[in-house]
Amino acid sequence: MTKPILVIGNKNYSSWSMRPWLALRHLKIDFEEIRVPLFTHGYKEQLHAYSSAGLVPIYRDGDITIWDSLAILEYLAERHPQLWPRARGARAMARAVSAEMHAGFQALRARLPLNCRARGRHIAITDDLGKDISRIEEIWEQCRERYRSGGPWLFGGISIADMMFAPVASRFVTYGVAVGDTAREYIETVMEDVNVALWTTQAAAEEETIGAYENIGKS
Ligand SMILES: N[C@@H](CCC(=O)N[C@@H](CS)C(=O)NCC(=O)O)C(=O)O
Repeated sequence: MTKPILVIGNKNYSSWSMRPWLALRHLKIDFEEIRVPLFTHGYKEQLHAYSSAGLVPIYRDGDITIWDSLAILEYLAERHPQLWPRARGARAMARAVSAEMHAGFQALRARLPLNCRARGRHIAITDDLGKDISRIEEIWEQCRERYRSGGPWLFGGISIADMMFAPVASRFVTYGVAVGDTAREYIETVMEDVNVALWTTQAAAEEETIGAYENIGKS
């Protein structure tokens, strides 16, 4: 049997790629990783060879191709239901916060691009960005308050919701976003996770740079 393939962008910059990669690693699925550095010569053609959407991540499992991060996570969860919390109420909430992350937080995405290896970047917190940051903290606090007894993740044990928010934790570290104790603790949990740590190390070893992202927050 051929291995499933995950096509990803630069580990340093591609937040959507990071999410299903974390799930595959967490599940210990043997997959082939194809890394296509974004915005380099010919990258779109390379992506179009896997999916007409031309965006990463793309997951190919036999004759099934999935070209969206959350859809890939849902596909994996069909075979590995432990990716969602077991209790129905927790599972519903985990799906809601994951969908909220997938669809929203435009200011955060535009103003704080993922830059795993960068530290000490600072940006002005405008109203729209401040609202996104507060809402993320609110989600984290609500989840941690309800599910603290089950473990250190949003719903106790690790779930897709944590994979959806992992790149946000990384951004908060890169840009030194000031957060409360609960968020700080949660960010530590995420950053210390063995797979997040591996992704971050591999991101730091990449040589490509994307100028538009590197210029953000440099003093
Ligand atoms: N909603 C999609 C978004 C995918 C996406 O925007 N990927 C970005 C990288 S993180 C990309 O492929 N950018 C390359 C480009 O815009 O050409 C998902 O969740 O997978």
